[in-house]
Amino acid sequence: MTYVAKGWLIKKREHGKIIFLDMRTIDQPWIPLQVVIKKQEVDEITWENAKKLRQEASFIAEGELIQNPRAPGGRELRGKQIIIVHNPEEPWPLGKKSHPPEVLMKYRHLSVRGQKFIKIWIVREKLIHYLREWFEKNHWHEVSPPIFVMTACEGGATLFRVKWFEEKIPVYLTQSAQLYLEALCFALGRVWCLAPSFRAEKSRTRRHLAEYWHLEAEAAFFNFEDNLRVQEELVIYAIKKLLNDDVTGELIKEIRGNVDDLDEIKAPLPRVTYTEAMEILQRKNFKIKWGDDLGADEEKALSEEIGTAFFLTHFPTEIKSFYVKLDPNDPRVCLAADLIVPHVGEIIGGSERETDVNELIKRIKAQGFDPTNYEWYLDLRRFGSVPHSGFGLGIDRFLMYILKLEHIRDTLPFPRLARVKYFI
Ligand code: NSS
Repeated sequence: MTYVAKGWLIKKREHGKIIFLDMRTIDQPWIPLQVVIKKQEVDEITWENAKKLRQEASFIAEGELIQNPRAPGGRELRGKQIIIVHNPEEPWPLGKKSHPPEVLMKYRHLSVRGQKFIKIWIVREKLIHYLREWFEKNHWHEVSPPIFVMTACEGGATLFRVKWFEEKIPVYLTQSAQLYLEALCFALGRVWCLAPSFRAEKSRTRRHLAEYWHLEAEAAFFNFEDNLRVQEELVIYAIKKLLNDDVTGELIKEIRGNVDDLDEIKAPLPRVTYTEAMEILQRKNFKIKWGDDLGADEEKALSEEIGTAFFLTHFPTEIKSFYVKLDPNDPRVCLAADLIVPHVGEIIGGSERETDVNELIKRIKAQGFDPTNYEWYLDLRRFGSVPHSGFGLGIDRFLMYILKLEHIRDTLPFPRLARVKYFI
């Protein structure tokens, strides 16, 4: 079959009268295409062109596509013609050897073409595709929330202030679309969105970004347990679809190695209350008392003990945001749950929402905010309020878990990390 491949040179090997070109093609960028050029079989221009190609040169190769089990992807192109589109004058700045993360960040605009990164971008794309597919199949409505906001959702400490024209009004980048989804779920019933969220987290950790992709969902007539069921169904659906997909199934194995733990995950996921978690941690000699928030180390110890993804539920009300509903059976705790996974920790935060206006006003004040800024949000409880629940899934953290990546910066092409002085 005659085939025209368009792409870039990954690597060239010259063996006398044969040249092998490993090409990244626009059709299947995740599998290098081996192009074989034999001196006797091509004209002089093509032979000279093949010899001239430098790393990341762009070119078009035409020839016969044949099966070759020893070539990557099981196929190779017996090249008949090579047309150079652009041959770089300078050597590829990233060379052939591996580089430290700072160098890779400075050259991110180029390192996004690396073979490992391309595989990650493909899995990321498909992950979002399957998550969206779940919502479509289950008749949830996709909505578009704002990014500029005037109210905090997750406490004031991590808000990014922005200059709003010449005004001195407080405008911020959104931490979460939740409050808007609450308004919209009373319009449409079940809503979801995928949008960036922004957190001015000062700490530099392997799982914090200043800008991350947040998948959020909110549903009317939904209680705490309904909410957990949707989360586990959604997360497990996306994992199974990725593993069963011909392309991503292979890519995940290549990047992560063993996938048994992903394969075995099934609903219902274990539910562990905060109080039970405290007992586990105290048994493991953590210096922690009831009421303390849990950090990465605590989450890691818990997931090692439980051995699979699980929901951590019923947190003390004080450590969660103002909107969570109090547990009617024990008002010291609230109807909030985090989904904790091995290797990463929390990937989802969700809850049933408080519907009592006075309780909300009290809690908004207790968190240091002015309830008058939340009048619109309180109105949602004044006009046709119903029990409702929702959650937020960090796409980047979810991908970190699926691919077992060491650092969240490698889950997306242009990561925004705290305290970095320069980014492209
Ligand atoms: O703060 S959350 O736990 N919850 C919310 O924002 C709710 N308002 C969501 C909702 O109910 N609609 O954040 C949710 C998830 C969390 O579990 C992480 O997976 C992710 O968002 N997240 C982050 N990912 C990367 N970097 C940072 N800094 C970050 N912060 C949260």
